[in-house]
This record gives sequence, C-alpha cells and structure tokens, in this order.
Amino acid sequence: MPDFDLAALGWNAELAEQLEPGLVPGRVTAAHRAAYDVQTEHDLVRTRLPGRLLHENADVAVGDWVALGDGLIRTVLPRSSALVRNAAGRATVAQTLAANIDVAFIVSSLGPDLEPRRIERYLVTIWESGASPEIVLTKADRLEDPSLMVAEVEAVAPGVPVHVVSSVTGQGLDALRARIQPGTTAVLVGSSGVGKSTLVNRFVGHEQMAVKEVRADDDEGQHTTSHRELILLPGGGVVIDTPGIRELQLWDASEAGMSEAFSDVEELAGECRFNDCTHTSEPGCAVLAAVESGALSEERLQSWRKLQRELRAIAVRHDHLLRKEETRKWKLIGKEGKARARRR
Ligand SMILES: Nc1nc2c(ncn2[C@@H]2O[C@H](COP(=O)(O)OP(=O)(O)OP(=O)(O)O)[C@@H](O)[C@H]2O)c(=O)[nH]1
Ligand SMILES: [Mg+2]
Ligand SMILES: [Zn+2]
Repeated sequence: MPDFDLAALGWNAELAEQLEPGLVPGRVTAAHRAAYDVQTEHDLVRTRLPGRLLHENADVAVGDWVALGDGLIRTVLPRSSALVRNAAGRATVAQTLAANIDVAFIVSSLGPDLEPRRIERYLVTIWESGASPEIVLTKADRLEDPSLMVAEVEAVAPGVPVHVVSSVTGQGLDALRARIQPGTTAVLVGSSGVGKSTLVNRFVGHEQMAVKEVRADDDEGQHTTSHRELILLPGGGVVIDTPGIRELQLWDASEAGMSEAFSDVEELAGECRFNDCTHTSEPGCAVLAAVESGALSEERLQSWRKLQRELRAIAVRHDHLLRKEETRKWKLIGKEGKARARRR
C-alpha cells in the first residue's frame, strides 16, 4: 500500500507510460543548492543528481516528475509546460522556475508598486511556458477603490483573468482558490513582498510558509521566501511558491509568448497596408492609427517594441555562443585529426 497518492500531485497514465521499469517515480517539491526534495509514493526523499546528469547540466526544477534509482535522480520525465527565464546576472543561461504547471498567477500588490510593464513581461514568459496566465492583485484592503488600477492592468492583459484579493479581509480568496483544481498545479510569481506566501498560508490554513513581518514602511524589500517550494493544498490542487524576483529576463524562445501577450497589437499590425510595415511613419498603418485614436496606448506600443528588441538581442547572443561552441568543437576535431595523422 502506498503511503501517498501521487495522483494528488498530478501523476497520470501518460506520465506512467514514460517511466522506465524498475525506477521509482516522484515529483520534485523543493530545489536546494545541490539537492532536491522528491515526493514518492512512500517517502519525501532528499536526493541529488548523479555525476553523469550533473556533467550534462541536466535541468531539474520544482514541479518536475523524476525517476529515482538507487536513491538518485536517473531521468527527468518530459514536461507538459515549463516557466523559463534567462538566469539573473548570467549572460545567456536558461533557468526553469517551475515545471508541469497548469496555471501561473502573476501576483502584484495594489498600490504605488503596481507596474503594468512588469506584468506584460511576465505574460510573455507565461504564454510561452504552456501554462495559462492569471493576474492576482493583492492587498485590496489598502485601497478604497481599486477599479482604476484594475482597468490599467486589464488593458495590458487581453483575455487574461484578473483577480482582486485581500489576505486580510478574505476578499476574492475563494474564487482564486477555485482556480487550483484537484490534480492541477499553479505557480505564484511576482516581486518580493506582494503577498505570495501569505496567499499560500491562507489556502493551507496555517503558517506553512514564513512571511515577512509587517512593517510600517512595507513592501518589496528583503526576500522572505528563499527557495521554490511545491505544496499540496487541503482539498486538492498543488501550488508552487517562489521567491520574489526583481526583474524577469526573457528567454529567447519567447516569440510565441510575444504574439499571445500582445495579441491586440499584433492583430492591428496585421491590418497595416504594407506587409513589412514598421509602424513608424507608413501610410495606412493600423497601429499608428490606433494610437492616434486612443484605442492603443503609446506606452504599450513602446513596450511591444522594447521587448521585441530585447528578444532580437538575445537571439543574436545565442547565435554567437552557438558559433563559438562550434568553433571550439572544430578545433578539437582538428587537433584529434593531427594526432591521428602523426600516429599513422
Ligand atoms: N494589507 C495587506 N498586507 C498583506 C496582504 N497580503 C500580504 N500582506 C503582507 O505583505 C507582507 C509580505 O507578504 P509575503 O507573503 O511574505 O510576501 P511574498 O510575496 O511571499 O514575498 P517574498 O517571499 O519575499 O517573495 C507581509 O507583511 C504580509 O503580512 C494583504 O492582502 N493585505
Ligand atoms: Mg514568500
Ligand atoms: Zn503599421
């Protein structure tokens, strides 16, 4: 008899098919510096990657389904979705924030820190991940009427549900909780101090996650949550709490994410008279016409351009790295070839 039903964490027949016989399946619930916590049918085990996978720079993230053998992670099962960013402070290194997620909540607090531009950036990455984005505006108790701010957020998130909640008064919490169905996984992302862990605690019913102590001058300072953690909620559904991130750097494969996140702008661009319209001064430009009429804000157009430029720059950097890697390989082959020639 298993002690723990993996189906509660989302284990299903499709995943079971991918499992090599003899290996033990489990889901990564926490990632530490060089160790992972994995929930199996019998235990919550602290494990790590064997040398071979470390050498291959295997990418293991919270939310991954893995197969254990002799207590070590032998394989990472194929992901249904993955939230990937360019690692902070690294030129071009992909970092998976969470894997196998169904819903990604972008958490932002209502108040002076609310930044539509930051939300746009999150949306690109989430649309790209394969999960559905939803926006959570917290600390509604601090405002008399959040409707203007909500409208501002809705304007940068076409087709994305927006929840207004308060962990203090309980406003909107039931509706939000209902979005995390049994067997599905949600991830909470957003700046530090916006109330992600407080939400998790409200859903769990006790202080599972440490939260920041209330201060008078509050908000977005020190990080409280230090590592990503996967939590099974009472009543079903899984949530991944993450440490606040200051800036989300796009990863290069965000093209599809861009067209989803900026579907309104791209739709307009499709109506321009010229196929190769640059939306700067061309006659018959539907994008410029929309800005003129006020249907599209100038800021959103600028933001679309800025993110596109960023993606192009990242693509160029990746090409460059790829070429360097190829040259290195060719040099190695060259050396081997010479050595072989000498032996002959
Ligand atoms: N007024 C008010 N304060 C809240 C609400 N939700 C959270 N807070 C407070 O905001 C502070 C930060 O909350 P946390 O839950 O630690 O924030 P976090 O997003 O998990 O932060 P990191 O772990 O650093 O990323 C705490 O002092 C909470 O008590 C809310 O709905 N209303
Ligand atoms: Mg936290
Ligand atoms: Zn145009």
